[in-house]
Amino acid sequence: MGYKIVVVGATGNVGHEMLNILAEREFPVDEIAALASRRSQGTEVSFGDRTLKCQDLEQFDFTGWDIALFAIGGEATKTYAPRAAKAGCVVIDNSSLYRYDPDVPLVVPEVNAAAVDGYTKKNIIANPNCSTAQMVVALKPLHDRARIKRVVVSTYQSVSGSGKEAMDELWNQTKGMFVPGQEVAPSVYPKQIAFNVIPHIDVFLDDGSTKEEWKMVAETKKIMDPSIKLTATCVRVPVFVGHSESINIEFEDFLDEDEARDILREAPGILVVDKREAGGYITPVECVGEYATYISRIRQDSTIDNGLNIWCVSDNLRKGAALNAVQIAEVLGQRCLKKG
Ligand code: 11C
Repeated sequence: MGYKIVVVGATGNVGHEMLNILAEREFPVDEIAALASRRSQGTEVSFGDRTLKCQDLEQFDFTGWDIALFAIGGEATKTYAPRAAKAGCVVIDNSSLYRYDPDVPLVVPEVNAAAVDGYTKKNIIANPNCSTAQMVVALKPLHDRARIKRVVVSTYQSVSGSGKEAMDELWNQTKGMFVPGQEVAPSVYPKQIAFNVIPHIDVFLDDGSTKEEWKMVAETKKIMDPSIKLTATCVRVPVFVGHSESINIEFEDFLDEDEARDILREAPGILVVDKREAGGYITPVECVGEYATYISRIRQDSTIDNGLNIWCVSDNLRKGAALNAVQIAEVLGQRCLKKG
């Protein structure tokens, strides 16, 4: 006996990956509904060997459905997530709307799977931001061994994090650079993204940081440990899929780089590729379509007493969004909504 699953936002980048991953991992599905906005009603999406026709989210009755994976913007989530939750369907939400609500668990299964049990307060579980998800997978096993005091992270985030239009902007702007008269002006981004990098993701806050940077701080504290200090600089790079992060970590206790490498090799969700030679590390194009968070360039930071540097790469549409949501559904099924 399986579950009745709804994917909300089935035509978007993340919704599409949710359907792929549910099928790939053979999630026990008895019935599945793909929902989208009215203008996409009838659009066909793939679920394994099957083709599903998108239904209109506005008209959908969530009564009798077990779990809804939401991958739509915050505004629409505000309307439809409470509607689903009230109908008894557990919402796993990929937007940032509920992440900081104390009554909503924020979960990365490799890090805090048991937090899922707290879903009962609102019938909602939040999925973290992509840049946080891959980072905490890497930080948690190191924190368990040597207690992290402070993290300095710089991100190199792909354009798929901003949606399909941003992917088109990178593609068209790149082509347009070579064809006189077909140059494409910035539209999704405030500056040219082709052959460039932009140190700005999400809106600016009063202290000069951006909301993306703030999310990494707030979410790491909620998922892992409120005592961890973290400072982030988030940068958009001309990569289609795959976020990369340079992470500098200061620990309470000394942690040798070889021991850190061994710990990370054993840790769930991580693959270590760390040869100190040309190409002995992972780059974003190599992690597309993968489940793992890849760690490379593990090395001591000799400028502080207990410091390490690592390079962390993952598919932002998978571990950073759809895969993490499906993993949450798996944990929910195992711990709370047992069937059969
Ligand atoms: C980006 N991290 O790469 C963002 C996308 O809070 O879920 C996801 C935003 C979020 O632009």
